[in-house]
Amino acid sequence: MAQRWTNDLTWADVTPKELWLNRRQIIAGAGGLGAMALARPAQAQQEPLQPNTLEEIQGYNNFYEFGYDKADPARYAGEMATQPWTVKVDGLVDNPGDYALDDLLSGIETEERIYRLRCVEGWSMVIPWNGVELADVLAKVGVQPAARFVAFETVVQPEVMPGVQAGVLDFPYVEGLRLDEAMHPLAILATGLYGEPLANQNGAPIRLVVPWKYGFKSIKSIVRISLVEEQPPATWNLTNATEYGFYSNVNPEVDHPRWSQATERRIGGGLFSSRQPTLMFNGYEEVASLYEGMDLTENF
Ligand SMILES: Nc1nc2c(c(=O)[nH]1)N[C@H]1C(S)=C(S)[C@@H](COP(=O)(O)O)O[C@H]1N2
Ligand SMILES: [Mo]
Repeated sequence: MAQRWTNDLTWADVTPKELWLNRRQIIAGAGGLGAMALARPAQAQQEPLQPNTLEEIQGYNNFYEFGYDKADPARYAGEMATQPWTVKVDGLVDNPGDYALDDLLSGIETEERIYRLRCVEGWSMVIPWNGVELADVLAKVGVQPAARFVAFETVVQPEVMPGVQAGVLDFPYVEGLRLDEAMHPLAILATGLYGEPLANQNGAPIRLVVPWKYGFKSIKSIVRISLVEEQPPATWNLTNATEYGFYSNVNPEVDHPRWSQATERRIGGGLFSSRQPTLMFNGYEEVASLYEGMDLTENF
């Protein structure tokens, strides 16, 4: 399953990795608009395309288990224990069990996927993930015909999680996908980014990435995957169902009750920082057929 997808950005589309890893230093050194313009290829609908820096991706996070400030995860998540890591797979599967992470992923090819991440709050990043297709993991555990949804659950380690201690949400954080969404080749389980293992604040050692949905669907630090018949609970939907739907597909036409979703602020834009138009399905239009016949305003 190594296909490339129309909207899967590649390193060939963007400036070499080394440049962006050190973007600030290079920009500081080059000191000219000319050099920056060269480093920023044009794109039809949305720009810039280049991945965010590691510093940005690891420094501006939502991981409410560690608090709600964007800097809290980087401050506190280092204390989370991620080894050994066991993922419980249960429900309507042929091969349920408590899988050591390596066993769950063994034999499945790790790929790089450069995806846009659009948070429901109105900001976005571009992140070069490393991971496996969720469909390959589901094939390995053997999904039974009665299964219609996949449910996910995040680890809870209260002693090192200030947000859990403070009860900022009901934990464990839970999320879910319809089975056909989960089987779509764009949906991945990420284990790294920029070729390095995930930092804890990004959801180490394994997290979901569903690039056409608002970021909160991409649940971090997964310890349980369940195949179920009924639509499973999802944390933000449980917290406020009028503001956060189960589907939560990125949709510039359906505003959040308290703000517009028509545009987004790309993190780290620096001198060129400007609001970008938000794209339907975050630009991943190949998923549209999953929602044929559905009213996406009602099923937001
Ligand atoms: N367990 C858990 N997963 C989570 C969250 C969270 O608070 N807890 N926040 C979500 C939100 S709102 C976003 S935007 C993304 C952010 O991922 P990143 O910090 O790796 O960019 O993670 C999602 N996954
Ligand atoms: Mo988010």
